[in-house]
Amino acid sequence: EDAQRPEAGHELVVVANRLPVDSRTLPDGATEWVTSPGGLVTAMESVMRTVDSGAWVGWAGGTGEAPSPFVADGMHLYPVPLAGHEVERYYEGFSNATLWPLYHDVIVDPEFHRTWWDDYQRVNRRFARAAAEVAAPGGIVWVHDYQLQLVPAMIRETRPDARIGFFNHIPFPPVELFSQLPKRNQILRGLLGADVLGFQREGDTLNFVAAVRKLLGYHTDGQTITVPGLGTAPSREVQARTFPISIDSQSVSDLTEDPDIQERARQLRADMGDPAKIVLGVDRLDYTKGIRHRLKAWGELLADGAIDPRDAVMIQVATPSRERVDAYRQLRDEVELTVGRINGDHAPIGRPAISYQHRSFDRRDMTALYMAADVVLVTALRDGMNLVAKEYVASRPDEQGVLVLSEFAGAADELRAALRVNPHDIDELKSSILRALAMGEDEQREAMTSLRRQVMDHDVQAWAHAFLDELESVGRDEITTRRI
Ligand code: GDG
Repeated sequence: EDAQRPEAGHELVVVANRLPVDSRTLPDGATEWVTSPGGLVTAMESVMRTVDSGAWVGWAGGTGEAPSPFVADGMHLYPVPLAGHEVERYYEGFSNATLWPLYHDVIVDPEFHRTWWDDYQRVNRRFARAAAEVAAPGGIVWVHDYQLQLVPAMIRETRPDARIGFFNHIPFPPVELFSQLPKRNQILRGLLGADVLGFQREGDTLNFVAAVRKLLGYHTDGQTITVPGLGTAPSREVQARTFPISIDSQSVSDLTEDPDIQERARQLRADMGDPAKIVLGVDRLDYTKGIRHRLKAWGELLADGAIDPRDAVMIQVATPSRERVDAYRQLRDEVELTVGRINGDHAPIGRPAISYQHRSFDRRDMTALYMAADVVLVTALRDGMNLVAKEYVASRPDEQGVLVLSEFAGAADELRAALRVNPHDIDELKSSILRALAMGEDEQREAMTSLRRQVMDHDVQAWAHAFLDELESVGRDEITTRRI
């Protein structure tokens, strides 16, 4: 039998680029690990409680030697090491300067270098080995996102007993765009090592199936793909399915009942000079989020005199992101120039027209921001889902507030009661903002009630369970077929 197969192992292994922890250096120079409570971590904690033994394989950040495996919050963490040049070529290069722009409709030009691809393959192989080593016989391995698309097939090579799932957090592009990707067929074959492939929107799933059909010529029947076996090996079936991701809705909603957070929300409004309306944007500083379009619309509304900066203030949280990738440096310069100009032209003395925050806030401050915001602008040019939209809705048990939502965000498929916009149409964006600012309490309540029904009923725990249920049902058939 395979030397890599452990006698025992973990029933559920999550594989993602990052481990759900951040290192913190203590005063004595020692390192401690703090779990970073993102949505994925919350979802996984909930499903890991249902298995005897769960593990997470991922990069711990930093370069060189990785820390030894350790346990945090009951999860077994297996750090994968990355060398400095691998961070540059696998992560900043192929993942974030080739795949990311290509999968987001080529908003910026994808760059490609063959050395990036070499490192992408090598690092994917390393992640696959680490996962294959720790999964229990017949266990579940759940691989996440565009950085690790070759991992499903690489795990299958040594662990055909495992049930392998893959979830794509970002869009899957139309085949006409996907075809530009050098090594596109290797990527498709890598993904097809999984038993179940999950996507955010129905459109992404259809794009993937069409790419497999057109580029590999495999037979597809609805969302079932037949992968021919090599030589005399039997063919396998792979399911491509839509699983829109969500948030831990109840815990977000519960935070709004905390008196300290309620006080922060009141204080925030007072600090802004008690404007009639606060308009909020929260994004990683990324060119896919449409931050420049939003600023352009806001600047024009001020210039037109349609908005008085004493009545309405915009807060833009732009969390630092991928600061070593060129396109992100450029975006930051452009955004900061625009914010400076708008404030210079329109802000009253002592108060901003746009309060620009280039840093992270803790979860509690984020909730206070959502509670204080009369309008939230989600103007993404392309976005897998967009959790900010769902977090805003979960933060409004008072059923007030208006969500302006781009039709290019995955969330638009579910959040039908939002004010829907095409962010490329600046005139439409401006009139939607004005409409949101003018909306009365009753109309706000009607829309927000409907949005809340959607978000509270479909949380991230349900998302994870739906994916794993699908994987378990097809996985069993797979194993039976193989034993025959
Ligand atoms: C990818 C896909 C998909 C942001 N700033 C702060 C902060 N955040 C949190 C938000 C939200 C998360 O980060 C961002 O999630 P998004 O979904 O909006 O966007 P991406 O980072 O691009 O995520 C996306 C997602 O994966 C999941 O599949 O929805 O489409 O691109 O939760 O609240 N959180 C805190 N401080 C900040 O300053 N605490």
